[in-house]
Order: sequence, then structure tokens, then C-alpha cells
Amino acid sequence: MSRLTMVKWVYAVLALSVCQTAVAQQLADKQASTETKKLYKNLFKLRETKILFGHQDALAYGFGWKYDADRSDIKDVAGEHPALYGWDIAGLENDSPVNLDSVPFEKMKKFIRDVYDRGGVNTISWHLDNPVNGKSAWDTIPGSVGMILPGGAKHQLYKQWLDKVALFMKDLKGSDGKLVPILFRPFHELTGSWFWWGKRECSPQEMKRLWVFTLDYLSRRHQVHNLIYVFNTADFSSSQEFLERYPGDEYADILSFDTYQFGPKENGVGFRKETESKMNILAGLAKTKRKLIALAETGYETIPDPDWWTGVLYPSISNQPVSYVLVWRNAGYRPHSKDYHYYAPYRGHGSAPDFLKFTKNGRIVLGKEAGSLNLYK
Ligand code: BMA
Repeated sequence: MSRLTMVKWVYAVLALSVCQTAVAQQLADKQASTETKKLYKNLFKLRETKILFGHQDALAYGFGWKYDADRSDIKDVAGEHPALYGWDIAGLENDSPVNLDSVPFEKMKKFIRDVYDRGGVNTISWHLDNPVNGKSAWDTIPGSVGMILPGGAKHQLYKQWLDKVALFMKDLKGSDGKLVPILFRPFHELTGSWFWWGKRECSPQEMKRLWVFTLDYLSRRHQVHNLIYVFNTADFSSSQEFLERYPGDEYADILSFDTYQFGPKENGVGFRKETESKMNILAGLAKTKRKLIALAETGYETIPDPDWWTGVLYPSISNQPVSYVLVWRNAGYRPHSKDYHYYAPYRGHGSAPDFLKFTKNGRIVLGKEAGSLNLYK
């Protein structure tokens, strides 16, 4: 190789890698609304420097309260709401007025619009019932996915359910009249085997077909153009395993997984190691695919480790360009199971001081900063 060819070759490789890391992939929905595209681009720009902090059902209820105006447990502790808000639309498919955790859909819509108005971000999951027998998402009779695919006995019903999801999504408009962009995370934890769409319950091919059908049906048949598609797994230990059921770069925008810490606080060491290694796998994939990565659901129920936020959670994700992390809901005391179920600190909680430290480290973003980042512009 001549010296000149060599120099040209080096330049070409450099240009390619700069281009790969600097520019976000086009969204799966090629007709996504301007604000939806902007949100993705902005998150892409911020991926090395900012991590949006999120909480499920943050505005609806918290530890010992329900539907207090403009309240969230995060605000009680940190003086401001989170940057990201998780919602779940299970129940919509059956025309229920409330979701599976009793949040009225009309209230949820209002919260979603309010969040957008103040510059925060919304993410939606869907613990949809098993369409084959009407039982819950946790009903794992095998073969359900096959039956809702085109040609399957329950395909029409699944389409009717998607019709309702489409209406819901298109009804989310901010006070500027624009559609509210949503990070949509269907068929979550799909490498687990506790939902009817899990890995023991269907083949990789069936899962991919279901994903692609769903995306096409929403975006083409219904012209839903405010969704950013979040691909989400539970456990995996290699990129091959993570991608086994991945529908392809054309059909997913964010790569994510869910993971929780269980047991004594000493387990934090193992949790951190495992989470870091999963994040490394995601970061490697995201770099070549030019996608975002996230920890879409996490937590340590009741947070019995007072230093969990800075000692375990943050070091688990901070080595990689993670766009957001969301902790699960604060149901508080549950009389039926006689236990406490919450993942974010509330005022006076033992981990609140450490949580504050975590949110003030310059990289973790809460509501006010999210508003000033102009994520939709
Ligand atoms: C689980 C628990 C349940 C809840 C479900 C869906 O992790 O929080 O109480 O119904 O998520 O939100």
C-alpha cells in the first residue's frame, strides 16, 4: 500500500467512526413527528453527559398518598419532580377506566400532557392481558403469541386491542397542540418467562414477527407518529442472547433491560457487577447501531441500603452512555399481601440523603433541569 493510499484509508476509517458515533439512527417510525425526532436527537446528544431519572406512576400516588395535586415522592424529597415518568396502559385493551394498578386513564392522560408541557419525558409499558384466554399478562400458557399473529385465531382481537392503544396515543397532545412523544416499551422483559410473550412461551421468530406487526400496525394503519420504540429484555449474558429476539435495527430505537436488586444489601456488589456487565454489552451494540441505551426498570424494594443510590445504582450505570434510569412504583403498604412495595425514597426515608447526593452529581437529571434542556426543540 502506498503512503498516500494508507493516509486516505486511515482518514476513511476515522470519518466512518466519527460518523457512527455522532449521528443518531433514523427512528423506526420514519414518519415520526418533529417533536419525537427532536427528543431522540437531543437524548442522543446528551447520552454521554446526562441520565434522566425516572419514577413509575410518580404523579399518581406515592408512599401514603394518592392524587395530591402536583405531588410526587421525588418532589417531597428533592424539591422537584423526576425528569422521566413511567406509565402502564394495561386495562386499556378491556375498556377498563383504570389501569392494572388502579390509575384512571383520564388522569394518566392529563399527567402525560402536564409532563410534556413542563419539558419532562414519558415512557409507557403495557402489561396487556393474555388475548387467548383473557387472563393476566402473567398467564404463561404457551402458544399465545402464535395465535395473535396474522392468520392466528386471536389476530382480530389483538388488532382491536391495538386500535385502542392507537387512539390513546393519538389523544396525547400538549398545550401547544403537538403530539406528546412517548418512549413506548411493549413486550417488556421478553427474555424472561413470566409473561405470555416470554422466551419459553414463543420462538424468537414469533416474537420478532409480533414486534414488527405491532409497530407497522400502529404507525402505518393508524398513523401513530409519536412513539420511540424501546426494546427491553430481562436477563441476558451476551450480545447474542440480548439480540436473539431483537426485531432488527429498523424496528427499535432504544436498547434496554430491566433488573432489580433482591435480598440483603451485601448483594449490591453482585448486582452492580451484573448490571455493569449488561450495560457494557448494550453500549457495545449501541455504538455500532447508533442507538440509545437505558435501564428501563430497576430498584431495590424498600431500599434497605441507605447508600444504594451512590453506592450501587450509580456505579452500575455510570461507565456507559445511559440515557435514562427508571425506578418502579411506590405503592406503599399493600394490605392484601401485608408488605411494603416501593422503590423511590419518600420524605424521611433512610436513603433520602444519599438519593439527594445522587441527584446532585451533575449527570443525573430531575424535572427542572429536564425543562431547561429543551428536549423537544
Ligand atoms: C409489579 C408490581 C405489581 C404491579 C405490576 C404492574 O412489579 O408493582 O404490583 O401490578 O408491577 O405495574
